[in-house]
Amino acid sequence: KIEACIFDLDGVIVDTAVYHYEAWKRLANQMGFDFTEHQNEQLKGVSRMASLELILGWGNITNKTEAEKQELATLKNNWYTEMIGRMTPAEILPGARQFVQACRDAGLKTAIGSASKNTPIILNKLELTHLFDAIIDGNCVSTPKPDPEVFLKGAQQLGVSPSACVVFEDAIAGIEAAISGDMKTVGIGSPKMLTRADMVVSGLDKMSLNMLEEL
Ligand code: B16
Ligand code: MG
Repeated sequence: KIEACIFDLDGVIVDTAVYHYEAWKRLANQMGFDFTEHQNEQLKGVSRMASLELILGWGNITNKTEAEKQELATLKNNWYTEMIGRMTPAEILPGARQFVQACRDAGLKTAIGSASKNTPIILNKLELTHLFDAIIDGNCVSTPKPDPEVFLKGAQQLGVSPSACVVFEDAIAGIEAAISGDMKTVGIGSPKMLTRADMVVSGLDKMSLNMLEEL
């Protein structure tokens, strides 16, 4: 029986991918190359430094020191935080607030499990912080998805066993993380992409409490 719902942030509650893309693109352009929106798909759910490594690879840039990489990531993050600083609750994805609220009204625990170190700012801008019993983000984990750490910490903080948790995720790495953690999974996106999820819906607006019973 499901006792808790753990939500990924980017791609499930809000679409910050457009801002990540704009900021990473600006960084790449500054270094003299570009990358496509299709390539940007590969960055979803991937941590900041791992994203930078992928992007440098796309530009065939191999001569950066660790310190220079940190500087590049900071530069990107400064542009990114400037953009998300202007976000409003209007940018919450359709049905997300309503579904999280419905879970709480039904007595289920709710948590965020995100790779983003900017999670607190984003939830604050969206005025959603109070809807989660636990918030586990990129600041609290040492091993990124597909490692289950982020979700296991969430379950632990909620006091719920992993098998009574369902994870809502838009990234393949996130679905894999939840499966390794022995949790149920709902993919947000296309069933063609998220083949390993127990169930896939296009968004939380298509989700209902009844559907949790099918898991
Ligand atoms: P930050 P999620 C992920 O969030 C994003 O999907 C990914 O594109 C981003 O690089 C990562 O957070 C780290 O974000 O630079 O803000 O720490 O999908 O796990 O909520
Ligand atoms: Mg995501």
